[in-house]
Amino acid sequence: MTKKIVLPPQSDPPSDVEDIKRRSNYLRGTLVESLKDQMSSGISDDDNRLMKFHGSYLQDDRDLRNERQRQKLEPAYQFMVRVRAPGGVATSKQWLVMDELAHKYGNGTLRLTTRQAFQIHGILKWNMKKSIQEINKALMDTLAACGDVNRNVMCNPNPYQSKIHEQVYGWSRKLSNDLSPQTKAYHEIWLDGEKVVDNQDKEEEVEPLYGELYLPRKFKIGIAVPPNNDIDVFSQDLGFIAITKNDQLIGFNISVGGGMGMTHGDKETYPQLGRVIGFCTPDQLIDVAKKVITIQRDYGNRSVRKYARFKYTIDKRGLDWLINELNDRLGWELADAHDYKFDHNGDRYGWIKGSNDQWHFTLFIQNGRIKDSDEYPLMTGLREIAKVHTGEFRLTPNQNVMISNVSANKKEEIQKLIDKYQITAGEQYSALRRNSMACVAFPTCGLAMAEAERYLPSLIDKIELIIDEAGLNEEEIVIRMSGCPNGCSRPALAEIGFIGKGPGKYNMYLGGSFVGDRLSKLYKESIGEEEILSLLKPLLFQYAKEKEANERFGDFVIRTGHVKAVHSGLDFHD
Ligand code: SRM
Ligand code: SF4
Repeated sequence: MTKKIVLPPQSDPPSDVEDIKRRSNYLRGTLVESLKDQMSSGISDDDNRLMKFHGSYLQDDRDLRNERQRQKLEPAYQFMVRVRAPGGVATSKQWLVMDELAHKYGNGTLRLTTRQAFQIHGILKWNMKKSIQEINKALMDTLAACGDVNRNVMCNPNPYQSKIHEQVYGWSRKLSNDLSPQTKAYHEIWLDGEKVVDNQDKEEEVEPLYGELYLPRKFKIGIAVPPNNDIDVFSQDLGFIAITKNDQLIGFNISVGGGMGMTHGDKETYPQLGRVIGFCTPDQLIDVAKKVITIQRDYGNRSVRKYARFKYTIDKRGLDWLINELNDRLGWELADAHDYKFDHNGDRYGWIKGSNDQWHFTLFIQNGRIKDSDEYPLMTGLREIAKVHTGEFRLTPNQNVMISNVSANKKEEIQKLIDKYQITAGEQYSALRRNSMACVAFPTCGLAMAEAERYLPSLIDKIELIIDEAGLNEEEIVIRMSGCPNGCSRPALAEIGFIGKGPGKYNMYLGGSFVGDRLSKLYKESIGEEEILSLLKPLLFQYAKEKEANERFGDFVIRTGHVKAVHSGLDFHD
C-alpha cells in the first residue's frame, strides 16, 4: 500500500471546492442521484463541480435566460460534453461518431476547441449517460477533459516531419494516459462499471498521483515541435519543446508556468508566459511531468481559486525555488535547455506532402464550429470525407482540422469531395481571418461577458475593408477574441487581442508576437465596434506604409511606440 498523500499546511482555509472534492469519494458525489432526478433538468451545484472532472459542464441557453426567468421557468439547462483527443487525433470512425452524437443528442453542431478536443453542446440530462457511453464505445473518453487535473495534452499536428510527429504524438498520448485520474467513479457512473466498495481506508491506493483532493486547479500540458508553436507552448502550465537532431527526437526543453486567465480589475491576476527551465530526454519526460504536477498539488493555493494556477505558485515562490524543488523530487538535475526557434503559431493550410509520402489537407474552420448552412454544408462534407478517408483527422490548436495521412490514390477522391462541398482551406479569405480565433462565449458559456465566436467573423468583415484599402490582404496578423478575461482563445498572445468587458464592449490589446512568445498590452479599454475600427484604421495604414522588411504587426506597434513590449505577466498591468 502506498503512503497517503499529506499536503503541507496552508495558512488560509480551503475553498468550498476543496471541500466538495474531499467529500466526493473520488469524484462520485451524488452524481448518480442527480442524473436520475426527474424534477429538474439540471444538477446540484456540488455535483456540477464534480461533473467537470467527468468532462461535462452544466450550462443553460443564455439567449433564452431572461425570457425563461420572466416566465418563472427554470433555465434551459443543457450539458456541454468535451471529448479528449490527445494531440487532437481522431480516426474517421470516431469523427463519424462525433457527428452522429452531435445530431442525435446535441445541437447539431460540433465544436473543435483551442486545445484540440471536440465539444458537443446542448445535451439534455436524460441523454448524458447514453452520450458518454457511445463516446467510450468509440474508444474516446471525456474523463479529465475538464476539472482540477491534467487536461487534454496538446501536440503539434505537424504534417511536414511525419516521423517526429509520430514520436511526439506518442509521448502526448503517454502523458495523457499516465496522468489520467485513476478513480473508478467514471466507470461506475457512466459505463455501469461494477461499484467499487466505498472504502475510505484505501484512499491512498485510488489516486497515487493526485490524492483525494486532486489538484488545486486545472493543469495543462502541450508539446510544440519547432519551428511551429501552434500549441502556444508558453501558455501551458507545463510545456515541452521537442528538440531534434539529424531528424531524430533527442528530447524536450521544459517550460513552466504559462497561463492566460485573469480577472478584470484584479491586478494580482494576469496572463503569464511559461519560462524555459531546462531539458530532459524522452525517457525522462513522464517523470518530469509527474514531479511538476506533485509540486503544484502540494504548493498550489487551495484557498482562493483565482490565485491557484501553477503560474502563481511559481511567481509567489520564484523560479529558482521551483527548479530546486523539481531537481530534488527528480533526484537528478535537468540538463541545460537547447536552442530552438519558432517562426509562427498558426496553421498552414491546404495540401502538404509529409515525409512519409502521405498527403495532409488542412482546412479552415471559422472559430472551430462545424455546422451546415445553406451556403456552406461543411458538416455534411466532412462526414462524406470521413466515410471514405482511411487516415485520421487531426484537430489543430487553432480550431482547424487536418485531413491527415491521405495516400496518393485516395487524394483524388478526397479532393473531389472537397470540391463538391466547397470545403475551404481559407484561400478566399484574408490572411487576417485565416489567423483568427474566437472562444465559444454566448450562448452556452456561463462566464461570457461579451460575444466572441458569433461576433468576430463580422468584425473581421469590417477590418477586411480596411486591410484591403491598405493593401494588407495577404499580411498574416494573429487576431483573437475572448468573451471574458479567462482567455480561452489565448488572446493575450495575439498581435491584436480582444477581451470581453460587457455586452458589445471589449478591451483591445496589441503587441503579442507572431510566434507566441510575447504578451500583448492593453491599448484601449472597454470599446465598441466603432471605436475598434477607428483605432485600428490608422494603425494598419501606418503599418502598411512604415513597416520594415518582414516586420510583423505585433513587433511594429512596439517599435513605433504604440504599446510597450511585455515579456512577463508580472509587467502585464504596468
Ligand atoms: Fe476555457 C472556462 C471553453 C480553452 C481558460 N472555458 C471555460 C468554460 C468551461 C466556462 C466555464 O467554466 O463555465 C468554457 C465553456 C464554453 C462553452 O460553452 O463551450 C470554456 N476553453 C473553452 C474552449 C472550448 C474555448 C474554445 O473556443 O475552444 C477551449 C476548450 C479547450 C479544451 O479542449 O480543453 C478552452 N480555456 C481554454 C484556454 C486555452 C488553452 O488551454 O490553450 C484557456 C487559457 C489558458 C489557461 O488555462 O490559462 C482557458 N477557461 C479558461 C479559464 C481561466 C482559467 C484561469 O486560469 O483563471 C476558465 C474559467 C475557470 O477555469 O474558472 C475557463
Ligand atoms: Fe467563456 Fe470566457 Fe472562455 Fe470565452 S473566454 S469561452 S467567454 S470562459
